[in-house]
Amino acid sequence: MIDLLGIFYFIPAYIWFLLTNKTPNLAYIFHRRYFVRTRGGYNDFMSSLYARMVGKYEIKTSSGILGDMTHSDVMKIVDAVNKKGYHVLEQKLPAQLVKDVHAYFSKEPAKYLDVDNGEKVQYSKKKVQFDPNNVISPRYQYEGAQVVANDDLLNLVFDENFNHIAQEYLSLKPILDLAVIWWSAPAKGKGANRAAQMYHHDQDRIKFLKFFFYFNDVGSTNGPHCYVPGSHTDIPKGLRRDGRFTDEEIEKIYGNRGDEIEGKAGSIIAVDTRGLHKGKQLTEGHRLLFQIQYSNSLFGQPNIPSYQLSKPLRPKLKALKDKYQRVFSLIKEV
Ligand SMILES: O=C(O)CCC(=O)C(=O)O
Ligand SMILES: [Fe+2]
Repeated sequence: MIDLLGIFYFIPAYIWFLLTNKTPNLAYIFHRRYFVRTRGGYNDFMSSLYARMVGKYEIKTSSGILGDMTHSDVMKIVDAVNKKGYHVLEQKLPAQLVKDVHAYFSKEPAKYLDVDNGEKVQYSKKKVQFDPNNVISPRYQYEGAQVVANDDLLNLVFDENFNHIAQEYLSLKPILDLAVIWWSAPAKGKGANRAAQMYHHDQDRIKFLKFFFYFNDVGSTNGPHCYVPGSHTDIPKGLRRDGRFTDEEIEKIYGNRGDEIEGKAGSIIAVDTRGLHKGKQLTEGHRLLFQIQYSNSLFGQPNIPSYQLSKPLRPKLKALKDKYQRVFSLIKEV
């Protein structure tokens, strides 16, 4: 009943979004509700309309950190994600780049998830350097401007290969709407829900694809990304609600607790996090993870980040920004 009545609100609210690029809070609540109620059907329907409306860039071959990728190289990855919900790429980031980024962020101060703040997701005001020997939070996160201030990460943000894969997965010119790097650390279960260490569906946007990059070796004890294979295509009875799920609930329904995606430093994973996923709670060590997300629309979560650059783009990146305007629309030049 609420859902049916909601349509009378949702349609004008959606038109409002088209005019202003802002999602009203209540419309976002309905957006999340429709995902669960229609078992993703709402998202698929909207996505096919978007694909028809927006269209694609003409990309024959993309060249980037994964090499020169043809349409068929890209489709192998897209097909794999379509089937399972995630795919570990064959290629890894170069070892030197991994070392440099790890060293850079070991020194760069981050805001940490404040675990003493009830159930609210709140980051500290103060920034601290991540100290693996004195862990005070399960998650230390950097701001958008800190991400794009690092040249190696900026190159990944602009890398044409990821944009190419995302375009084919989403069937349109995507928007890069998230670029975030954070440390995960052992916190004995504190803040696990808010640190995304319990199973959940991401529902921020209508359809999206994330790339995860590991900047250190990740094994079973230091926080592998976990994913329930195939869970991106439907929502079984018992899980048709918003929120977090325990491992026991997942096991009861799927007969297993999902895949733990372990990987060496430099591993790259393409993930549709509409499917059930989490970061496994760490019992030792740490994990430095970089993530970019491409979406088919900015409709959804009303807080849209923006990425303010502190210096002019190199000519190569500037050319990519001009060529792929929709993709890089949240990256603000000086
Ligand atoms: O930390 C992880 O591996 C999962 C994070 C997560 O839930 C997300 O990025 O959507
Ligand atoms: Fe998530």
